[in-house]
Amino acid sequence: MQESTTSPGPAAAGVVAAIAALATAEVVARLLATGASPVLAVGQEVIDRVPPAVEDAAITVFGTADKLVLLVGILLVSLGIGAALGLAAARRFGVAVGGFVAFAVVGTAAVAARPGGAPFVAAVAVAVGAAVGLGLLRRLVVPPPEPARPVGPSPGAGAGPGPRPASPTDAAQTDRRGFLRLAVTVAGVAGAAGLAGRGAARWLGRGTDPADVVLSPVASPLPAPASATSLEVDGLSPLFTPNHEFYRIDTALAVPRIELETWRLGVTGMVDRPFELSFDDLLALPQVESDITLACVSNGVGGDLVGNARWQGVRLSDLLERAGVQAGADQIVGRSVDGWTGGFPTEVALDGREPLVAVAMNGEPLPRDHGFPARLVVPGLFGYVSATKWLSEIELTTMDDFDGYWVPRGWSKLGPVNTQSRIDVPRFGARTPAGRQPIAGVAWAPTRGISAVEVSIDDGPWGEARLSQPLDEDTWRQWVFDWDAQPGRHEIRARATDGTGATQVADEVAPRPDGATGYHTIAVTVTS
Ligand SMILES: Nc1nc2c(c(=O)[nH]1)N[C@H]1C(S)=C(S)[C@@H](COP(=O)(O)O)O[C@H]1N2
Ligand SMILES: [Mo]
Repeated sequence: MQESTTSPGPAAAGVVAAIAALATAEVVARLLATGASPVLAVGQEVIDRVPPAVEDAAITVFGTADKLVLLVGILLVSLGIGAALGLAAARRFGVAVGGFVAFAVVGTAAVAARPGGAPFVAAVAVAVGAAVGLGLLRRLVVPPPEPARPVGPSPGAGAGPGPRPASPTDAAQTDRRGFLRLAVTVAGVAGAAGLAGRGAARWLGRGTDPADVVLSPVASPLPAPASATSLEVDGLSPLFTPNHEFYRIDTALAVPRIELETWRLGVTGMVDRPFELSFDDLLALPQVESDITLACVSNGVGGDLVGNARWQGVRLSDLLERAGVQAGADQIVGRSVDGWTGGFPTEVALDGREPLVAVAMNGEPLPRDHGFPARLVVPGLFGYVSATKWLSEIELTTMDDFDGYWVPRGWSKLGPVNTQSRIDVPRFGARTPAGRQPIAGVAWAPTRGISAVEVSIDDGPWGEARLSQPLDEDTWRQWVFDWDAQPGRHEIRARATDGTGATQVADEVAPRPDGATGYHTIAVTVTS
């Protein structure tokens, strides 16, 4: 058998060096500052730049796992480039130096491009990472210099004491074993450092813990949620969606961890008296409660990107009054600490619905996932134009002058929530025994309210469902329909009518750009 005398592939060496460089840069970045992670910043840039068609495809294929897939993708691409640089380094080490420096520049540039990014820390982190990676690569692919030959007459080979000269085969084996040991060590150290980095960041207390926030009392609280008459059907969505079950949609690869001491909310732009509030200032303003159903424009018919919560916070109209909105300022833009923006017409804030700068959700401080410490919630508008989480600024501008994050990405500038109904019970594809049983679900048309829900079996006549008491016009209502199920396969359809008397649109239309329409339809099998 022919033993190769080259040490472990230079490609593998490049991969190991790339892992070491990435891990080192990440750990240094996370230890030193928030918003300095080069990998997260690159991922965020990818998210912000992908063409809408690619993004649609990614969401279709990967669903909410798309962020994880993206991170794994970035890692694999980096390791691939590492392999290429390893191969190049075996011939000309300078190429690898150039490659690692390019990596460092890209990582730093991505961090610099992020609002709230810490590019100087990132630069230090990637420099250390690149140095570690290159040092390792050099050891792995560049053979150590030959020991200097003694000058002058030498004793014949093997004559004197001393180690037997190593055969090429031995050398290769030692190299390979050494390489394996090194690879395992690098992987182990990278893993341990990563965990330590996360732990340390937590221990350093990055970001206020929402659990430490003490909310201010509400002047006129709503009746306790428990007293709301809700329908009790197994499998039916509760009237209030618990926080931990509430859908989460945002572009944030890492959820912002905000320190309350330094957080400020600015009201700026076309206003007479711009001002800034600390979190305590916000809590000192009159607190109101409001039940509002929040829906995502990406929700397909029958989908679960919708939830209902009791929000507590400050009326947006109070803040606008204090700032003095100038004539012509017809758009309100919410800006997030992470740079995300959503904008909606100013008239929406003043037409009687009551948008909130919310600080609490279902009686608890906003969870980090849902915008801690403050977010906008606007009844009747899809989240993408209105519900800015991790809110840092409310800016008055014009509709012409500014487009929120999703508008140039192919979604409508205005995002009123479509009237929708969803069947929760029975589940799609269920097998149920024949006999009387409930068909139940929820229906929503925020700001218009729901006046009726009807159910049709196998394209038969529409029959009226029974509705839960409305909390208000801005929330969904539960509905239940008594069904005498006959054996066989059946199609069940539901449709809602809003408070203005308009029945929901039957045409089946995909979410982009205005939100999905169509009647939720499920098929079930009834056994005899
Ligand atoms: N900062 C920020 N706020 C955001 C988003 C985002 O990506 N970033 N997504 C919006 C969208 S598209 C929706 S549907 C709602 C979802 O709010 P939730 O995650 O609390 O359910 O938040 C909105 N607010
Ligand atoms: Mo959304």
